[in-house]
Amino acid sequence: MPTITTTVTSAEASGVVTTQTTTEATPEPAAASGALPSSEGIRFLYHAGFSGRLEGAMMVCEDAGIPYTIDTDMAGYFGEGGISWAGGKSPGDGSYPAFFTPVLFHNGFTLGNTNAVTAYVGKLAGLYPTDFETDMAAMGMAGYAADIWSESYAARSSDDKGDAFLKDCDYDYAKGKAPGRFKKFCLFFEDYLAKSGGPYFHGEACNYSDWLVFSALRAAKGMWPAEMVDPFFQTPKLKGFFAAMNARKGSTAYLGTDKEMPMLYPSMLPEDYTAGTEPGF
Ligand SMILES: N[C@@H](CCC(=O)N[C@@H](CS)C(=O)NCC(=O)O)C(=O)O
Repeated sequence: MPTITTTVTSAEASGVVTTQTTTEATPEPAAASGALPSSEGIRFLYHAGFSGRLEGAMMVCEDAGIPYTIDTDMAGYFGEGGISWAGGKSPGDGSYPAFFTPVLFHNGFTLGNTNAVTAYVGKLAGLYPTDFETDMAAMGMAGYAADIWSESYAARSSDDKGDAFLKDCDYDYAKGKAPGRFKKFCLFFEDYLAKSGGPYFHGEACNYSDWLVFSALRAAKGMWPAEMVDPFFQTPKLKGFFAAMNARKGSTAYLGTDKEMPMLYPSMLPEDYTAGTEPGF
């Protein structure tokens, strides 16, 4: 443990000089010692009116009963009119800057990126793998969830409104990015869950990456008419995963309560869907 040594030398009126040295333990910041900070005071920054990529982190907090607040003052962090890093100096406390939302502020620390923010609260919530390989596997799974978010958003706002994304996977280098990635992802998840034994992606213990995938798939479910997306979720293990996640406190304390926000912004909803496609299976 680091110490502070203080030497005080004093000359008294008698002319006697005394030197006193005291050594005491320095209080260490939680981060430096490796100890986890208290989960009090978590604040997220996100867009007003929808939960989007913040949903996973919120549900992790709900699962563990961790209090949090949501700040929607984008200008307060990104500057007037900004919804992501706009160049120049990032405000704050000396932490690294965050590029876009969701952002977490806690204990004077600022953290950007959905996966990092969800892993952070996951660690405080006890929803973080304790062994090295599962830790790495969860990071991989979190990355797949991020891909689904990005690809779904891009597909839904493209000219075909996601037609190709939801089709049978049809790799063709000449067409650029593979159409049909969504179905392929869902089949991959089924395979992964079969290996893990379920109900979660890494076995019987839920971790933050389960919430990230759950949330990413819920987002995709929210973007297209049910008959187009639900067929992808009918394989046995994936159904079991959804059932297990829906039954957890993180879901029951949030979904269907007055805390629940719309997950998506209006142009991502199925209402303006015009392209037509057959469900993948
Ligand atoms: N991969 C990033 C993507 C973050 C992202 O694109 N966030 C959206 C909100 S959900 C955003 O801030 N978009 C505005 C922009 O990129 O300027 C993450 O997961 O954190």
